[in-house]
Amino acid sequence: MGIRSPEFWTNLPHMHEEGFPEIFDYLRFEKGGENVPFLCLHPDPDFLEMLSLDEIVWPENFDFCTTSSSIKNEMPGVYKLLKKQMCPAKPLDENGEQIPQMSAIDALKEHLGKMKQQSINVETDEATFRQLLSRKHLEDQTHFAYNEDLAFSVLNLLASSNSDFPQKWNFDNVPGPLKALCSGDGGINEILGVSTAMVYAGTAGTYSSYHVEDADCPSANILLPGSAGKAWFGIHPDDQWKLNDYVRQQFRKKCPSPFLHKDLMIDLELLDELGIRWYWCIQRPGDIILTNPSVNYFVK
Ligand SMILES: O=C(O)CCC(=O)C(=O)O
Ligand SMILES: [Fe+2]
Repeated sequence: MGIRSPEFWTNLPHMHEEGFPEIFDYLRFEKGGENVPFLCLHPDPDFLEMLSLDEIVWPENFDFCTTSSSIKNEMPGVYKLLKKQMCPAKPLDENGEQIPQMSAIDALKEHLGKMKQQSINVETDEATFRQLLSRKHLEDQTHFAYNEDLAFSVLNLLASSNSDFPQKWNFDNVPGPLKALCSGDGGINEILGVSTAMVYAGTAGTYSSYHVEDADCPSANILLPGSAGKAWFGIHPDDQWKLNDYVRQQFRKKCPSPFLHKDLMIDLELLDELGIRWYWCIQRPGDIILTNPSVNYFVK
């Protein structure tokens, strides 16, 4: 069935006053955002304007590998992702000669260029996302490629080049004990994707595995301007055991936490069959998704 995840609104003056950790705690503990997998925060258009990538000065020294995932249908409703880094991709011309590889930053710019050209139909998005997670569709899928876990932060670039940016909303530099512990010494103690931010450049039909964050941390995710909607699905924390038990009984018999491997995907029919309360949300440019600590969710 699916329940819409809770939504909240904020504006730029408020974001200057209060940092993201404080607002997150307030929404969780005082506004009913706690016992759900994630919530969606809509900043106002003034904040969205600050995310414009038109003037951005891209770094030269940045590299990434695309992940290639093959999909294996393990049992009804459960799919295993086998991931490989396509790194470095060595493109060949028609004579088999190696042609110069596009730099990572050029690949990212090309992605952003394609984003600008796409046409987005907000009205039909919900049906599209449900279809992409239906058994009928997933059983036919064999493979997808995703520029994921890129160790790079667009938000940090924007925040450090604009003094008007609400600095406590730079997800690459979240004030608090984790950053205090990991920053310094030229960044050698940072835990990539935990104390720093990462970029995910997906297209229609790219999926994240069903996962819980490292060390059961919460997480924050922002969608950049020009992006199509991004769909989030998560399970009510009190129903997680139903899915764990089911997958353990059926195929990962010896594993107490079958999803900690971060290599499974599930379809919506399975959640309905097991009577699991699941939440969903379609994130739009500028929207911030905050996932609660130790919840399981996935994205596409
Ligand atoms: O966008 C994705 O594929 C994954 C995002 C995610 O897991 C996160 O923001 O924590
Ligand atoms: Fe995540």
